This record gives sequence, C-alpha cells and structure tokens, in this order.
Amino acid sequence: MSEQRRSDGTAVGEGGLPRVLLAYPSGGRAEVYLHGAHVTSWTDAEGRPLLFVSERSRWEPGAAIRGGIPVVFPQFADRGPLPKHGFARTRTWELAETDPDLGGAATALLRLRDDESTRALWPHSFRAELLVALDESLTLTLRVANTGDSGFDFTAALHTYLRVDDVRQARVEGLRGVPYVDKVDDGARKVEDRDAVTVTGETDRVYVGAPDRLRVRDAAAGRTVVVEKEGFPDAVVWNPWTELARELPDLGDEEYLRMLCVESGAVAEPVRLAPGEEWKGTLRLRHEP
Ligand code: TA6
Repeated sequence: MSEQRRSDGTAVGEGGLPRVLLAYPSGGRAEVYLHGAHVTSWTDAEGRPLLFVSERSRWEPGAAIRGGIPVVFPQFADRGPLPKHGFARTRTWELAETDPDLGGAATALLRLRDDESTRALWPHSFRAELLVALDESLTLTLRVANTGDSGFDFTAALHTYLRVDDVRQARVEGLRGVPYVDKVDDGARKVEDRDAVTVTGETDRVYVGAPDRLRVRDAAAGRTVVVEKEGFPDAVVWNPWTELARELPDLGDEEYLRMLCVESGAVAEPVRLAPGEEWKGTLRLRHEP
C-alpha cells in the first residue's frame, strides 16, 4: 500500500487515484477512493480482506471499479435511460469535513453535487453524501438531498462485493419467505423458500422488502459477515458465475468463486424527493469469526 500523501490528506492509490485510508485501533483498516466514493478495502485485525476487488479492475476516471462497495445512484441497473447503475460510481467525489461526534470511529465523508455533466444526463439539482465509519464494524450512510426546485425520483444501492473463499460453500441466511424478482429467469416473481440462499449458477435477484439483517456464512473461510441495513428496503444477491464472468473484461475467469454481492438498495420502487427533502440509507457490515 503506497503511503505517498497529497496535501488534502489523501493517499495515492491504484492508477494514481486519490484514496483515504482509515484505521481503527483494534486493527480494522479500510480505504475509500474519491473516485465513486468507492470503499475498495476493509480488512480485519489479522489483515484478512472482507471485501472482494478484482485483480482485473480498471482504476481510471470514467470507469467503475470492479469490487468493493460501488455507490449506485441515481439509477439501479439498466432500469432507465442513464448509464447502468447511474453516474455516481464514475464521478470524482469531494472529500468533506466529517461530523466530529462519531464515537471514536475512523471516518471519511464524501460529497457529490450536480454539475453540468450530471445535469446533461439527469436534469436535477442534488447533493449526495457518503459517510464511511470504521470501528468494530464498517458503516456506510448514503444521504441524498434534493437541492433544486422540482421533485425527482431515484433508485440507489450499495453494491457490496463480499469476499468469500469459495462461493459454492457460501450461504445467505434470512431471506426465507421474501418475494424476489429473478433476473436470470426473465424477471419472474418468486418467493424465497430456502432458509439459506446458496449459489450454484448465475444468480441475480432483487429481494423486495428484505429484512434489515442478513447473515452471509462463508463456510470455506469459517467466517460470517452480518449485513445490516436501515432505510434501504431491498436486498440484491448477485454472482455472475462462469459464463458472465468470462464476458466481463474486468473480472478474471475464476474470480466469481471469491465474491458474493449482497447489496442493500432502494431499487424496487423509486424514492421520490420533493424540493428540500432528504433521504438516508445505512449499511453496516460486521464480521464474526
Ligand atoms: O446488482 C446486480 C447487477 O445489476 C447485475 O445485473 C450485474 O450486472 C451487476 O449488477 C454488475 O453490474 P456492472 O455494471 O457493475 O457490471
């Protein structure tokens, strides 16, 4: 990890992109790129990675980083006229002052406002903020404010790529009874009937109105990550599996085995914000041995 610092306190990351390094006294570490307000790394006290990032990821302006926690805003996936997953993940966010009263957590606050290039795609005035707080957990709070004089709709997600030792031995617990849209079955609407969702092929599901607490058990690593959310009604489970992994240029052919996306989002129904209104969604990740 390069320690070269810029005058604004950021360090030089992959591709020369600025990043903020967070450290918590008990040993956790995280890094956040200004590019996309993208959390690209979270490690435990032993230095073990809890997030997946592709060895083939691009690290350049205009491209999305493959892995970590992409911020999806103001459009989830390709459900609208904007570039897939919106533009927030390919813009440079500004590093802002952090609220001092966060109970000792190491924090970074990033901000994105509308400009000519965003208004050319999406004609609205907004302020988006991502607060990243690292203590025993990693907590991301996404806030969106309507700073204009007319209402707008958006969808958003924190597209978390969890690192697993072997996705074939991973299970997502807590979704039984939850309705979902199965994107790999032509958008068929189904209801989850399993106590634990396992991945045995391409998986791309939007669980609508998912519980605020899921557990992701990585049996190969002997570890569980608890995914808690607030304000995000939905959860998405995604793994590209073999064929799609081969089609994605920024993902190695075998890397799908080491990742499982368990995303927190407001994706099934758009959020509507009137002028002056603000919305907030929080994701908290915690690991258990
Ligand atoms: O959230 C799941 C999903 O929308 C999938 O359909 C899959 O395409 C994935 O996101 C990754 O999208 P990306 O544009 O980053 O390749």
